[in-house]
Amino acid sequence: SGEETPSTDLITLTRHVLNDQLRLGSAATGDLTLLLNAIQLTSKFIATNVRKARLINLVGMAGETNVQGEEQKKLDVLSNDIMVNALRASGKTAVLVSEELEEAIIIEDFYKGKYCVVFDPLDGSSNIDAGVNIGTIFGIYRIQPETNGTIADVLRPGSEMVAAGYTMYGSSCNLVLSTGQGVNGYTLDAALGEFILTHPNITIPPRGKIYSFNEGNSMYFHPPVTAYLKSIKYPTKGKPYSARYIGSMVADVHRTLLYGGIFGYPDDKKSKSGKLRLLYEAFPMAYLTEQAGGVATTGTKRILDIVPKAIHERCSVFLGSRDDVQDLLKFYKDACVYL
Ligand code: P6P
Repeated sequence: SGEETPSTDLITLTRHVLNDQLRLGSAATGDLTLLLNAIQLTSKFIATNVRKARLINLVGMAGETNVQGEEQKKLDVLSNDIMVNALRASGKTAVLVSEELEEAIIIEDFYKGKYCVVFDPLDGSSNIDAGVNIGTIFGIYRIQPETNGTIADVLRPGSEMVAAGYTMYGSSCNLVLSTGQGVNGYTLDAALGEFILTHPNITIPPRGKIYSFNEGNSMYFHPPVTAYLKSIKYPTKGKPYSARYIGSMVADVHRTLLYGGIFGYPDDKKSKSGKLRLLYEAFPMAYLTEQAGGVATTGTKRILDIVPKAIHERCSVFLGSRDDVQDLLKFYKDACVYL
C-alpha cells in the first residue's frame, strides 16, 4: 500500500509469524508460531550474554569459575545450553542437532513435538573478543509420519526445511527469518524486548560489486575458483569487485543478502569438503539466499538438493546474487574435465 506503518502499529516478529499462521487458516495449529517464539526468546537471552561478554569478558575459557564460584561456561557452550533447554521446553521439537553436540538429541515423549531444529548456537564465536558480529543459525524440518522424530528426520535435503533463519549479535540484534514466503528482517528493541519488523521482504540484488572469500586459502583453491576470482579482480572490462571478508558467516551472509555480491567458502586442497557445516550453516543460509532471490551452490550442485549422510558433515559453499553465482558456475562448467 506504500503508506508508512504508523508507529502505533508495531509489527513484532510474534505478530508477523502469527499473520503467517492465520493466512494458513485451519491448516496451521500454531505449533510453528510457538516454536519460533521459543527461538526468538533464545536469541534475546543469547544477545544479553553476548553484550555482557563484551563488557565483563564473559568469554573466559570453560572450566574457570566466576565470582559466584560457578563453573564458567564459554559463550558458545552457554548459548547451546540456552537453546537446548528452551527448544525442549517448548514441547514443539522432536530432534535437535547442535554444532556443539556430537550426537543429535531425541526429545523424550513428554516434551516431544513435530519439528526438528538444527542449529549453530554461536557461529563465529572465536571472533567475539574482537567485537566482530557473531550469530545463531537455525533450520527447521517438520518430522515425517514414517520416521516420527528420529535422526532420519534431519538427514534430508535442505529443500525440505519449513523455515530457516539467523540472529546476528552486533551493535544491534538482527533476526532474519524465512518460513518459505520470502525473507524478513527484525531488529530487537531491547526496551520492549521485542523483535520489530525493520527489513520487510529482503531481496538480494541480481548482481553486486563485492566478493567475500578468505583469500588466505588462495594457494589451496581449485582452478575454477582461482579463475573466477581472477575474472573479477582483473576484469577485461569494467571495474574490479571490492573485497569484504569478516570471517563470521552470519555477518558475511547478512551483508551479501542486503548489498548483493558473492560469498564463498569452497572446498580446496586443504579442506577437501570445505569448512562450513551442511546442516546448520550451509542449508539455512542457502534457504534464505534462495528465498531472497539468490543462488546457493557447491560449484557442482544446488546446496539445498544435497542429502546429508551425517549431521556434522561439511560442504563447499558459494551463495549470493544470481548473476554473480552464475558467473562463477561458468568456470566450473568450463572445468568439467577437471571435475
Ligand atoms: P576462516 C567461523 O569460525 C566460521 O565457522 C564461519 O562463521 C566463517 O564463515 C568461517 O568459519 C571463517 O573461516 O577459515 O576464514 O577463518
